[in-house]
Amino acid sequence: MFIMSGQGGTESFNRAKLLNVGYTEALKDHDYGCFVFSDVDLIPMDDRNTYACFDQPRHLSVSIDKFGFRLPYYQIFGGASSMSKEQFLKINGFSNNYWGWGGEDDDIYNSGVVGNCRMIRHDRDKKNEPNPQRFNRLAHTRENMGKDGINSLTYTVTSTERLPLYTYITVEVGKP
Ligand code: NGS
Repeated sequence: MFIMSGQGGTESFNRAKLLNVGYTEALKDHDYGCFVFSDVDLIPMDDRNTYACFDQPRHLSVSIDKFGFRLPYYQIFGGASSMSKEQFLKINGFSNNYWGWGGEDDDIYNSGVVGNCRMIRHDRDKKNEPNPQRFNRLAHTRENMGKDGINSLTYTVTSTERLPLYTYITVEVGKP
């Protein structure tokens, strides 16, 4: 199933929380075992880059045009990634506490080989300004991950549209 989770309201953007919502909502339809998380601006350029789950979590967008088709830094795990249900639950999903741009993807990483992607050019959205607290949060991932993630996720679904190719869910995710 293809879920697009969009953030309603006017509060700061929370990408990681939307990914947790997609995971949670998908499981209400079926007991899926594999989850692929992708930003909306990323288009895979090579269909050998299988959007599937593997024995380790996999970073799928390892080479993006915007970064000259190279990893901007070794640990990057943003863009597109896949995790089995088991892998996802082992790390308690994503943190719910990265508001605004940056850092939410930096806890976890792994790379593949044929991950060329195009990133659709766009300006930074309002309410998604770089989050000044992200470095401080990143220094405490290990302490917080057991209590901050899927087991502490709260949100309200404000609309669900079942479209032919995907389900579009709009959620209120609260505020910082
Ligand atoms: C890093 C951010 C990541 C982000 C990556 C690429 O600096 O969250 O840039 O961003 N980490 C921190 O800010 C700590 S991108 O140019 O694709 O928007 O994913």
